[in-house]
Parts: sequence; C-alpha cells; structure tokens
Amino acid sequence: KELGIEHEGLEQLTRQKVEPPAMYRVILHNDDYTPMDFVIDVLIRFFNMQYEQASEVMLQVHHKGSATCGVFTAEIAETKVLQVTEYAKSHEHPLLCSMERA
Ligand code: TYC
Repeated sequence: KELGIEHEGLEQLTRQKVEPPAMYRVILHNDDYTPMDFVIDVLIRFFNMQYEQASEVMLQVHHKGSATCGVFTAEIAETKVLQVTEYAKSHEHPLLCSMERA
C-alpha cells in the first residue's frame, strides 16, 4: 500500500500536519548614492538574475523606493541580507537590504 495513505491514517489519529516553511521577502531599498550599475551587479551576483531582469528590479527600487529581490526560507533570506550588506559596505555604498515575512 502507498506510504502516504498510512501516513494519512496516522495523521488523523494524531492531528499532526507538516506546515510548509515560513517564507521571507528580501527587499532592496533606494538611496541617493549607490550607483545603478552596482545594484544591478548585486542582483546578478546574489539573486541569480539576468542583466535585463536585474535592470528592471533596480529601476523599480529607484522609482518606487523598494522592491522584492526574491522570496526564501528564513536561513537563506538571512544569508542574502548579510551577503548584500557586507558587499555594499566593502564597496562603501549605503545600499540597504532587509527581509520581511511573506
Ligand atoms: N537611486 C540610486 C541612484 O540614482 C540607484 C539605486 C537603485 C540605489 C536601487 C539603490 O537599491 C537601490 N544612483
């Protein structure tokens, strides 16, 4: 018999459910000083975007104030925020990256 059916029976007995992991949006924020090309580089480097998509997201941040770069589990989102923050600081740009529950 299918494993899933036996698990379903057990689930009914115990009322247990496996929840999908909490997801987090990683957000880039606009500022007046970070060069546009640097933001595009960040989106290609850390968010695996192609140049065209990276340009679109960068312009969305520039015009609207912020944009979502991706949605990840907590550990991966935290790593992205740290990597972007460290990379921006090492190039002396004030670029701000944050995360929020999706
Ligand atoms: N506003 C910046 C400029 O005019 C460009 C920019 C875009 C900065 C996106 C940050 O997250 C950002 N150079």
